[in-house]
Amino acid sequence: MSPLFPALQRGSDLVALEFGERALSYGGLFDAAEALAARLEGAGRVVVWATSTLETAVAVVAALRAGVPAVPLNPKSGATELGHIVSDCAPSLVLAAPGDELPPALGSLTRIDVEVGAAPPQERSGPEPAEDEPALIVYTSGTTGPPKGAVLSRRAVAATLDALADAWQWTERDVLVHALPLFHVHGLILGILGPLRRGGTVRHLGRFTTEGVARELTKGGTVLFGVPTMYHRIAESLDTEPELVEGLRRARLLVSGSAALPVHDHERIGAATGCRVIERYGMTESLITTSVRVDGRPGPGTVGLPLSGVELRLVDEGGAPVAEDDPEAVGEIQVRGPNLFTAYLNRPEATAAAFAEGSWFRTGDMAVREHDGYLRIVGRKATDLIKSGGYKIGAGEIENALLEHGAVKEAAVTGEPDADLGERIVAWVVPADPTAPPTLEDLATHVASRLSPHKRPRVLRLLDGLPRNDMGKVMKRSLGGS
Ligand code: MCA
Ligand code: AMP
Repeated sequence: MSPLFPALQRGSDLVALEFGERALSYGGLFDAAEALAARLEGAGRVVVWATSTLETAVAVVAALRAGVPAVPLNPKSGATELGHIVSDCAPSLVLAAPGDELPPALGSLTRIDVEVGAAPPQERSGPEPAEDEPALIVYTSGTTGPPKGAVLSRRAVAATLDALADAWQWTERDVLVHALPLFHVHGLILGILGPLRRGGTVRHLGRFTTEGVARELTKGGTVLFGVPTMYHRIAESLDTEPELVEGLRRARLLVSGSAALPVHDHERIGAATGCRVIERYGMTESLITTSVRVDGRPGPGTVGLPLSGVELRLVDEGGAPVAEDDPEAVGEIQVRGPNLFTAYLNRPEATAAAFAEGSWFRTGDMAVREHDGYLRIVGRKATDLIKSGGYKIGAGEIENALLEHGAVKEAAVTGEPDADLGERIVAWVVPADPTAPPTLEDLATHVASRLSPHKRPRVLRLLDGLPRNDMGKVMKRSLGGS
């Protein structure tokens, strides 16, 4: 089996990872990952306390080396979310940075501290695992119920990263700047494993700031990855931060993804810097499926063309492909290829429901195809999925959490447009006691501590009753839901 990371070699002093002042060469990463991999052999699944640190990168590379599926955890996850993930994926170990305090939900697991300076064992750990072995399990929200674990194979990871290298002319000379969290596909697979597969360098900012982006792009960064909220904040800062304009001008490639980047932000960045932002489209389950190519026409507001190896079709409500030459014909995007996930962990029915006949994965995203094949995403099939700050958030999950709050009698959650976040979460609540309704802060803290801070409602609207149809179903559209 060919190695996932060919540049990972004993003794190499090429820089692989930089997190602020802390860095690891390919040789250092090899040593640390081999040492940890030797301790992981036969471990079953492991969860990784995925802080934005070198330790997370070492932990994931070591698990990949050992052939042990890694489950990245959001270190800001609340008790309900963590409890669900741990009982669902039944890990044998938790990998964390020395000194990190872990919450009680992980208390029953054996802990291994990730040592970035570890010496390698004498013997290299076993052979490279087979391509169809699970590499990562990434939890992703659905319309109802708790998040599902998408099982991603080594083949899927390699296929998506190689197809992106082709579309973006991504090489070992690139220095990627990013500030994304490391528990999702965007930040971890594209942002960390991507540069490592190419043999290039990644510089992680720890947290997103426009000053950090400016500094790293003027100090040799060549590529920037971000979600639209980050590019929106960049667009807002261009007038007052000349070094940001300078940094962006020097970059070879600016890529946005995880949600739609408004054309206005494309235009503001283009006007101030002369550079275009390239959009690519994907999903946890499918990894990345389309992109504007660096050697293609710009296409702001579109997500470009299918990547090499990806088959893509648009289908109507009856499941029939829509006319390919009709730029007005809206259809659901369905994809097929080596990039697809294997299954939802422990959820055979949900897995089966995710595919149409012929192994086509139903993305639930609606799009049109422009005259030259560029895809333009026009919406989503499910009204109960919200994209806020690039995070996918299921309305049902938040409703369930709100209903656990003593002051809440009924609850419905919708998304509404937000210039910064794309969409913001709105909680529509019927209070248990109308004379003592809950406050937004109460409910935000409640949701943040159970689920995750990014799932907290940003707006609270109190009602006497929820609008329901004859079947008793809440009519979200009459609440102004998307
Ligand atoms: C605020 N905070 C709270 C509360 N209120 N904490 C607990 N309880 C509360 N009530 C904290 C937050 O945790 C955060 O902490 C800080 O206050 C600010 O929160 P917030 O306003 O929510 O965040 P932000 O700083 O404005 O973040 C914007 C962001 C972020 C940086 C753009 O949304 C982000 O990183 N998004 C990336 C999403 C992503 O990677 N998606 C990929 C999945 P602190 O400041 O300490 O953090 S999609 C995917 O993978 C597919 C394949 C794809 O296509 O890419
Ligand atoms: P997730 O399940 O968190 O991986 O999010 C995947 C979803 O993000 C997709 O189904 C799309 O709705 C959305 N998405 C990702 N990239 C883009 C993009 N460039 N433009 C519009 N939506 C996007």
